[in-house]
Amino acid sequence: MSAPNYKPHLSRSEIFYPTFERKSGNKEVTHYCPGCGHGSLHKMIAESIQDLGINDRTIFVSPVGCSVFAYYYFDTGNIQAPHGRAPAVGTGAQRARPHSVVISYQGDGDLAAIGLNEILQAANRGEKMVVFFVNNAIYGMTGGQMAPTTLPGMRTTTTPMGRDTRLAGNPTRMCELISTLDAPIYVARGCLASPKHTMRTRKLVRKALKMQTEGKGFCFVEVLSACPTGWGMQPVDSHQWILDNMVPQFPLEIFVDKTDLDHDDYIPPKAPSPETFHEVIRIADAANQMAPAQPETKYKDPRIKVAGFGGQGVLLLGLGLAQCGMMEGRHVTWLPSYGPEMRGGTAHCHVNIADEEIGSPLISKPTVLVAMNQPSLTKFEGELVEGALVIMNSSMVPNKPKRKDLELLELPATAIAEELGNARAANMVVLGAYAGYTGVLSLETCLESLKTLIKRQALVDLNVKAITKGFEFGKAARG
Ligand SMILES: Cc1ncc(C[n+]2csc(CCOP(=O)(O)OP(=O)(O)O)c2C)c(N)n1
Ligand code: SF4
Repeated sequence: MSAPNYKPHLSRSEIFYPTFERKSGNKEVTHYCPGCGHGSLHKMIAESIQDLGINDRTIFVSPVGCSVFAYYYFDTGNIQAPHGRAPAVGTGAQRARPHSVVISYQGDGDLAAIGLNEILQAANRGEKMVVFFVNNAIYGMTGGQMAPTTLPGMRTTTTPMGRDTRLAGNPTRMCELISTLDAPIYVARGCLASPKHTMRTRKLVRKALKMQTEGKGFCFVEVLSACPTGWGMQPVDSHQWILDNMVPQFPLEIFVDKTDLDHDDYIPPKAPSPETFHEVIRIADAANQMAPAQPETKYKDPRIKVAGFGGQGVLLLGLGLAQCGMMEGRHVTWLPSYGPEMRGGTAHCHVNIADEEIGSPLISKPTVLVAMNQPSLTKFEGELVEGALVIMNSSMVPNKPKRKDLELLELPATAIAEELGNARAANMVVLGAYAGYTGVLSLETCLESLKTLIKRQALVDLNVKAITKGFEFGKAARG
């Protein structure tokens, strides 16, 4: 086998998209300021991915911070994580796809402030991922506030007189902290202040990525990087500033290197074949095409969205549907989406009930909509697949759907519940009606589920009646 070409690339790496479609204008350039270290580090990472031939295996987790748009640049797998949570997201990605090479790319605000716990836990667990930590001693994206790595005396927008260590503590040295843990196998710090330093950092990046291809464990590469904009300096001066000020505080060392660790127990997971990928894409395409679901899908493996306002027991109804499905031996998921918690705010949840394992709890094309109030119908009508079932709480939904292709069950759930003595039992009327109308769940299961759903014994009778009434209504409507 010929040796891979490890020379610096003179042209743009193939790992970058040919054009950056982030917004109109020049699609050839990134959004980074002149002299920013993010661009240089991106280049190094891209070149290493290309040389190692791992672009199909790479999952790049981008953070919140100036590098939030990394997914516009890297033609790899991409996930954008909430602030500080990239290591947790990377953990999930790696465990779900053990063959993948996971990169968690993070700034110092992201990693050393809000995400400090995440990174330490991931490092301590020895997750198989590489973390590239861009330390520019400042919160770049939000306008130059103090970060945990801000140097003593350094002026930032939140420390205009300079960081006072008596008030704001001392800079956090992340490499040193992480190298106290047992699990990490590679911990190193580089910088981008001169060609010599840049070439050294390039090696660190490459080595950490190579170790990932061998599934060796947790690698952490910190890169001292310029933020000329946040520092209020010219790019050239900012590089000198790194050497004069940052390097003494953050020494350029290799803190941990367990390259020779014996990994006899490591069995590289089998790479999915290209055919597998094609098959996945074919199935996904077919699933999308099938989105105008067949009636049996609607009844047999329903994808249900339940929506209403806070206080209508929408989330409990969703939980009830999932609970019943589970009790009948089906696969189920329940995903709540919390609106404002106050009464009157909207709430909705996603419920899947299926014979097969469920890929995602998120439902973008429901086959069933339960609309407990008018805004819910208006909001979600457009998402429904052709021929979907709408159970509308006609007591509170005066206007029917605009679409003519939908199957409608008009159910005066609130009125029925009021007759029983409590409008809040309307959700259980719907549970019963859904079971009676579709036959997906049995009445017995619905009643049995109350043992789990209702904690207050005094409310059980009311809810038994609500489910039963709803079931009778649904069954009669079905005819
Ligand atoms: C949960 C949350 N808290 C705060 C913010 C605001 N915020 C966005 S980026 C950022 C700091 C980014 O700084 P850093 O991680 O150092 O990255 P840089 O921009 O310097 O590359 C903050 C505080 C947010 N988006 N989300
Ligand atoms: S603000 Fe700083 S970190 Fe952000 S893009 Fe500009 S130079 Fe880079």
